[in-house]
Amino acid sequence: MSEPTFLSLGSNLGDRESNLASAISALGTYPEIHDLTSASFYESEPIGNPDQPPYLNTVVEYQIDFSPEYLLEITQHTEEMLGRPRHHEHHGPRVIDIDILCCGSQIISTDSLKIPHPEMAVRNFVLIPFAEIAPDFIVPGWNRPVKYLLDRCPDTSRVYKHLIQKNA
Ligand code: PH2
Ligand code: MG
Ligand code: MG
Repeated sequence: MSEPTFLSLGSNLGDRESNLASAISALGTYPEIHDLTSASFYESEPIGNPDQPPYLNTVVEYQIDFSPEYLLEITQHTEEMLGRPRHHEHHGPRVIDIDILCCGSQIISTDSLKIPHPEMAVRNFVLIPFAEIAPDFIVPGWNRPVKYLLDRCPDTSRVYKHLIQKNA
């Protein structure tokens, strides 16, 4: 079954724009991952560990024809392909981070996979790009539209639209 699936992408090492664009095009090479909609790229203050470079973040929507567990394998494989070491510092700097935010109406909570992403409702760098492309998407578990979560998000960190953008 095809599900509208939302991913959060972030990069704060190397050529950040090119890292996001490469991740988006690598994901698009899977025939089961189609109908891409991408939000703008946003410059954001690092959350968690403040002693690292600013991030470039975006949110993308795809229609995906396989399970979230298999999607997780693909996102991890894509991260490794783009040069991210498999194990690294929690909340530390990274070439690319691809997090699954939502897969349609599914709720999953296992050791390796939690969907919706447990921290998405407290992160401006997720909610601002998410609300740009899907303000009315109802987030399972919270049972509220993305724009409602953004309006009530307690995060005060700054997120700006990034002006120069390469084509994905
Ligand atoms: N990712 C983190 C930790 N902190 N901060 C911003 N602004 N953007 C991120 O993508 C991000 C972060 C861990 O995944
Ligand atoms: Mg992350
Ligand atoms: Mg991650």
